[in-house]
Amino acid sequence: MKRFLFLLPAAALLLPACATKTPGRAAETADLASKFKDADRNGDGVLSLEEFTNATAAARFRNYDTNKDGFIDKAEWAAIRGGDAAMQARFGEYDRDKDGRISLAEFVASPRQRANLREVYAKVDSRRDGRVTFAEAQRYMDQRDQFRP
Ligand SMILES: [Ca+2]
Ligand SMILES: [Ca+2]
Ligand SMILES: [Ca+2]
Repeated sequence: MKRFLFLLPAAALLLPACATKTPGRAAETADLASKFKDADRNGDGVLSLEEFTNATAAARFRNYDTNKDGFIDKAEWAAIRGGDAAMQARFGEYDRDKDGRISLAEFVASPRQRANLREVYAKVDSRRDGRVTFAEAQRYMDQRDQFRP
């Protein structure tokens, strides 16, 4: 099962048929394969809901944390979510220990985040068997610009 993950990007690079698609296609496939492999913590070749949630929430977190200090501060939050009262209140929901910043652990553990990612997972898991395969992740990618929804 693991071998399949390594072979796919290599095959995409070798197949001339890929030239008919966008030029970045092979690189995107290789990038997704690498992300998928990182997300698959137990190495069984598929992503469980837990693996998917942790990996996707971490990717979202990195997108917020623009100064890369490992926390989302209020300015970083406002840059993406806006600074209105509702979004400030939402920041407070995530910031469980009330230290004025959101850690990765707080971000990943947020019930709102987890509920949202459960919905996303249900969409990616097109066969609805509770296992996301690389093919399913890739199909989802084809419909979206990024793995991170
Ligand atoms: Ca797995
Ligand atoms: Ca930060
Ligand atoms: Ca905090």
